[in-house]
Amino acid sequence: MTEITAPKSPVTTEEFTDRIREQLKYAQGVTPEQATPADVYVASSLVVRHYLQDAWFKTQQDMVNGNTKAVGYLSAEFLMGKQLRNALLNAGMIDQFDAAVEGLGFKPQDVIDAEYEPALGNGGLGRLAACFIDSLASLGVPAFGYGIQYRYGIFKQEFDKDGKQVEKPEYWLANEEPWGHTDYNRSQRVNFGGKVVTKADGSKEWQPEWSVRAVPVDYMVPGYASGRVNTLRLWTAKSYDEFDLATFNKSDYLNAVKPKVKAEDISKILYPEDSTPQGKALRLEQQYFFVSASIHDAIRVFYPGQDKPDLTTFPDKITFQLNDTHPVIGIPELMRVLIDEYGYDWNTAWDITTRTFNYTCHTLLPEALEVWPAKLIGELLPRHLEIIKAINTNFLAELATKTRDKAKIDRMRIVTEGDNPQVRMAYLATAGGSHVNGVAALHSELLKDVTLRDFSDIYPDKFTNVTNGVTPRRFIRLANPRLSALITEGLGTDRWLSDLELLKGLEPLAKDDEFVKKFAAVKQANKEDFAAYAKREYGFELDPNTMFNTMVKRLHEYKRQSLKILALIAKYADIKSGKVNVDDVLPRTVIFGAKAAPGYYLAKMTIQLINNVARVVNNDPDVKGKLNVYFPWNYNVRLAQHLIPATDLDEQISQAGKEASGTGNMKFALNGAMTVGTLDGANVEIRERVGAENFFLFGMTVDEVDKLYEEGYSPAKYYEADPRLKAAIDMVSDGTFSNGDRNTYAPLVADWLTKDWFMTLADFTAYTEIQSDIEALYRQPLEWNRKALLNVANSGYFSSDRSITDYLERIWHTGPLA
Ligand code: BZD
Repeated sequence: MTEITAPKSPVTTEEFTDRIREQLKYAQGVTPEQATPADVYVASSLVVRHYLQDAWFKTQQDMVNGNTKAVGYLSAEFLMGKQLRNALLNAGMIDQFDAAVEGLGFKPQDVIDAEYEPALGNGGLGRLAACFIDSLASLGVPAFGYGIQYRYGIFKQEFDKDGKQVEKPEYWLANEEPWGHTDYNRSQRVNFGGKVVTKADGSKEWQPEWSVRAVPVDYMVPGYASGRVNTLRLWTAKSYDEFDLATFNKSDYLNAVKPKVKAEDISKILYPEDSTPQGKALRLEQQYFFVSASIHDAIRVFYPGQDKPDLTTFPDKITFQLNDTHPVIGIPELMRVLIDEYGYDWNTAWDITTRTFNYTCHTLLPEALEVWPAKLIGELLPRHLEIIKAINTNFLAELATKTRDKAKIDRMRIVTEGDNPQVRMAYLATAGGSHVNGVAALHSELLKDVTLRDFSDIYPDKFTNVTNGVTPRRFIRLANPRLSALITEGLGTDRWLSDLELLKGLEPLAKDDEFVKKFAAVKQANKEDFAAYAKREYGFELDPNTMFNTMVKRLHEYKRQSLKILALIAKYADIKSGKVNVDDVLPRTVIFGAKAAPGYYLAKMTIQLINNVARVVNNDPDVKGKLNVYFPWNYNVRLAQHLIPATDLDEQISQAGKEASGTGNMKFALNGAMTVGTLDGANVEIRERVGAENFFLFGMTVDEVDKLYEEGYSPAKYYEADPRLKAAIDMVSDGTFSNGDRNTYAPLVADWLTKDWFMTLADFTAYTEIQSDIEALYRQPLEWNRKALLNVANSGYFSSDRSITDYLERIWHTGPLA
């Protein structure tokens, strides 16, 4: 007998149908006959909200009235993906929904697809935040996600006729949005600019120049089978001055709305940069905007109606996790609130503040650590600059009591010296919080040993690791219903959805050929589904009888999409030159998905190259359909959910020491793909768990990379040494992929041959060599699938429920509501 622990539906199909009809009538104003799938989507969403409402109330009440410390996850990004099906799953209403909408004459998938995906994040960091709030709610831990409701999410990616990336605005809020509840009654004022004056009693007063109204938009975050519903509170900026009537009366409309436009610009657009933050005033405005509103909100929530609350208890009410440095301005903000608004002395305020905040670092690239010019902070937030300087002074004094190493103390300054002093946000976060963590074991080690070395020397206890994880609800159960059913069958229970380590129970089944064949059939069916999806959405013709080999992630040099495309070109060159017989080539379909930051020249050129390789290779009769390259545009959560379950081989080929963790790697392993990867980020832990024999490892280690940098890296040497690499690069230069034009990719080629900062060329030979192992195994389907199944069985550790449990134990020191 199979044990079913999935939540029980609070409704019957008939009730669900009646409720949808009711919402169609009263909310949408249409009859079921007039309704479109989009109407049914809105109506169904309102119905689900209705059934979650009591649990939402109760969770909030229990949180405020109880003694369990809450978590405030402060993040500039929450890449949520579509909401409806996830809410249905967590509320136990999937079957009733499917039956109800079918009864009304609609296809459930059309209704699900009618939802416009909120793309309020760039990539891994934003999606991690979404997985984490799902896990917090599923574990029953009281929590807020705090962020920004951007009007425009990450840009919509298109490709022009030359294969170049074109960015289009992502105006997701132009569509009806039934999930967010805009709560005008709970807005917060956020101030900017102006000056600081010293009052007669010596205290400071910030006299700001302008302010905006931060209005919360609340989203339910339903837990899976926990009966709990947490809140994602995203702030939107509204103007206090709708418009200036005097100007308007002079018919100068544009100038009349200026104050409104300036204020509302703050939450208008998500910055599309990943890994290279730009020092822009608007970005700092955004950061301060959501953090200030969130801190005041937490005080309002936890000390309701109190004028003079005892904020020394604040760290017992809520712990704030800083998702990278973007919300770090919260540290001086809480200091300011405590000192200026509530009258605490410095030391008390500092004690409260440092006990409230913790910081997660998501990078190792030095250029990705945010640094703000003190001048800019001073103009926008003059009181905060004073506080930051005071924190810096006190911190240096404290360091002097801990070490005599003056050079070290100097390196650790939060505010640098010189004509144009800078504020290092990662240092401020480390000094101003209780814990600092990296996002995978290797990353946390490198953080301690390299990036924040001086800090970990002096404050070793502050540093810890929490390896990332992903939610099995969205990324297995929703994305891969076939595999989910097979797992439940294999384990005899569906409890794995809340306890993913149970997947270990599949391990013995890897010896059972019949089970492995069922597993293979799931993958095959998923590939056929994806081929149909790619045809429908993109017009691509994918052959599901080829190996599906996927590389999806942001386009960045360190991630090395170049390595993948160069290896592919080398294969193509082998076929063209007759070096390999095309009939011997293992048929492969290579699928890329990636957005490049709009200002990232080489990344955009790489996209153009991939698109043109696809054009040439897919249309070359000499290839006989053995090599296929597809680049579905606008990679997003929806596409991920379709593509990951259909993938045979996943690429995680960053230069060792550069990918902090990766989370795609976890999603693929959990969906039964094999990984080809370097010893980087969480790959290291995935390989440890699934077994070295079930992972295609290649390339230099961190130590080898460091050594090569030290010796002086010369990429041209590798170009000369490997004829296949030479042939591939020459093919990029000779116009094969640019209609004969030899200049198109010249900057990319020049970079490879003279700089190649991430050592693509040095790892090329190893990467092409491992391909024969991959292909040999793929030619034995049963063995391939056995190993892929072992990947699933041994990846339960990579659930975000486990990550959150680690945060609870190591950092937050709280737990589920009673
Ligand atoms: O965070 C990513 C890392 O590159 C991944 O290795 C890691 O798995 C995830 C989650 O920890 N970092 C980002 O996604 N960073 C950003 O998106 C970002 C956004 C704005 C500014 C700077 C970085």
